[in-house]
Amino acid sequence: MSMLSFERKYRVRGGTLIGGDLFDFWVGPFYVGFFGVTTILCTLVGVGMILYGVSLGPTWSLWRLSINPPAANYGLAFAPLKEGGIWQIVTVCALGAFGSWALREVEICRKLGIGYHVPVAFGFAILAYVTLVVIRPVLMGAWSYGFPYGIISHLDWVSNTGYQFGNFHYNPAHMVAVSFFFVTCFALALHGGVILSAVNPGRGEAVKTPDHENTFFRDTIGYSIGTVGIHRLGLFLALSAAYFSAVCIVISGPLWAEGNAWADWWGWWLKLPIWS
Ligand code: 07D
Ligand code: 07D
Ligand code: U10
Repeated sequence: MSMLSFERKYRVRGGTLIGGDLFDFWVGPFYVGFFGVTTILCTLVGVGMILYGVSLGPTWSLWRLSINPPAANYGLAFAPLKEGGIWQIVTVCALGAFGSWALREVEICRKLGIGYHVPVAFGFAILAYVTLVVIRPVLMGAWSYGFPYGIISHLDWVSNTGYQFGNFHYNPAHMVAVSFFFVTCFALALHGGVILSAVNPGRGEAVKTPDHENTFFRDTIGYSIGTVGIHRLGLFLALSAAYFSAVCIVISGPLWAEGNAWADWWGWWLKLPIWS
């Protein structure tokens, strides 16, 4: 079925989560839906507030502009617009836009009759963001612990937070998260590589089958996870990376204190009786 006739077949009403037929149509390639409209609205308000905040500030430089969270003395209260209130509104808009985007993905999955794997996966990215700007600040008792919305300023935040809350190089959940990111990259390279090696042969050569792919890995490492298995594994690895990222930041501060604490945490390992 060509793309166009396929689209004629599935581009029909129904499958929406909310609003029935309201906004149940496409604009060009984009499915709109109730959550497409809420995505656009949240984005417009959020970007508008960022532009307003930047217009008050010292610079329009894309690298240096920054929308900062309120100071610690505001705790978990609303702050005045110019003292962090803009950051709070932008955060609400971002949560609204990311949540709407995920629900719009769900509606598209329902129309297509496919599983919800992609929106569930995006949910893990949203979880990491929510952990950074909602869960951890609430556990710490102030919105000031959220990260600032600026290209360089958010790097400063990562660097400062990384050394202030226990030195992240020694944070065990950070180690697990980093390792999951690395292995995700490795798995994607192996998968992209083996697929291209089989289905994109030189001119005049036959396309090879999944048996060739299986055999390559059996011959090299003694085991092949299979053609569906590699996609399950890839999804698992990537979601684990995001999940352990959320864990590593949420325990730094709420659970473990400041200073060089994560290095000290490894004391239990050094004190194991087998070493002495
Ligand atoms: C390639 C998909 C496309 C997405 C892109 C990002 C914006 C922001 C807003 C100027 C892989 C679009 C960017 C819409 C413009 C304003 C106000 C995804 C792809 C191209 N970061 N981070 C970047 C975000 C956090 C960290 C780049 C967002 C945490 C480090 C970009 C968030 C921590 C480094 C960016 C977020 C952290 C970066 C490239 C949200 C821990 C870099 C991102 C909403 C997770 C790298 C100058 C990319 C860089 C970088 C965006 C959160 C750490 C500006 C939207 C607080 C160490 N981050 N980041 O390609 O070059 O992602 O920074 O949570 O080195 Mg960041
Ligand atoms: C939060 C992004 C969510 C994005 C969403 C979508 C738009 C729309 C539109 C393009 C989670 C946004 C979409 C805006 C765009 C268009 C059209 C993803 C998020 C919802 N670290 N570290 C991590 C490494 C060090 C520190 C995570 C490595 C130092 C802190 C990951 C190294 C210190 C925090 C990671 C290293 C330090 C982290 C980030 C090496 C600094 C966090 C990935 C090799 C001195 C953060 C939840 C992530 C975290 C985090 C990797 C070093 C500090 C595991 C490889 C030792 C404070 N670090 N780190 O979480 O866990 O993505 O956040 O040295 O907060 Mg680290
Ligand atoms: C995979 C795969 C596979 C495939 C694949 C893929 C994974 C085996 C079969 C997919 C992979 C790729 C294509 C590879 C490349 C992808 C990446 C590297 C990932 C990163 C992606 C990007 C950087 C692209 C990001 C682009 C986005 C998010 C699109 C932006 C679009 C919009 C903002 C419009 C969204 C539409 C909505 C919300 C619905 C409503 C729409 C309308 C009403 C129409 C538009 C509205 C207006 C004009 C009104 C005004 C609104 C505005 C201005 C707000 C917009 C705000 C902005 C800031 C832009 O495994 O198979 O192949 O392909």
